[in-house]
Amino acid sequence: MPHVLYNGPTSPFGRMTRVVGLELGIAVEERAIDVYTAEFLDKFNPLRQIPTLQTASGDVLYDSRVICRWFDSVSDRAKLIPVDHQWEVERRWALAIGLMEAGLGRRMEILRPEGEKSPGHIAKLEARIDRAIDQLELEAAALRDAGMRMDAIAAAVALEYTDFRYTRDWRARCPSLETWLAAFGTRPSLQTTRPH
Ligand SMILES: N[C@@H](CCC(=O)N[C@@H](CS)C(=O)NCC(=O)O)C(=O)O
Repeated sequence: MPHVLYNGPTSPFGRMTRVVGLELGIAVEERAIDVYTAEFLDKFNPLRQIPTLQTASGDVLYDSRVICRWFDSVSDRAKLIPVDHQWEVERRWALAIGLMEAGLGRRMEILRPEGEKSPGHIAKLEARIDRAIDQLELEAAALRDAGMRMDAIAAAVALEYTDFRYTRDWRARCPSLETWLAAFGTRPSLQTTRPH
């Protein structure tokens, strides 16, 4: 049995695990599901969220960070989560995850019926998105120097999710980040997993 990754076509968390798997040469069978109706997933992941991984030996792993760590631990390729600079990588990875969470939260809020959605909550999430991206702009040199590393993958996925669901306007105030992402985004692992 192959490793089976329950995923969806637009999940930034799922895409992050896909990119990591591709970069590390780990073969997975990806099953695109509609997580909102996927009752069967509960027996694997009581949170009923994607991504959820069932490994070839039958173990189940979630969430996205755990799956990325597991891929990194079983691959014989160069580590994406290095021991040196570990805490800087972890902190920037968390920043990128927070950007994904804010983007997803904004999207979910916008999809709520008129009268139930909160403009104040949407504005708060948009301000968080802006601050996170501004911080990544300050760290663009570190991202450039990182090469293929976990924090760089997460930042690229988070920024492209922002493009996909919200706005590309951040480029006007973040030229270094834009330049870095344009180059990093040419990797086949990113090109073949881009949401559409
Ligand atoms: N902390 C989780 C978050 C995953 C997550 O929020 N996934 C979304 C799709 S992008 C989901 O499954 N949403 C369905 C739900 O929460 O009901 C991770 O990093 O994997």
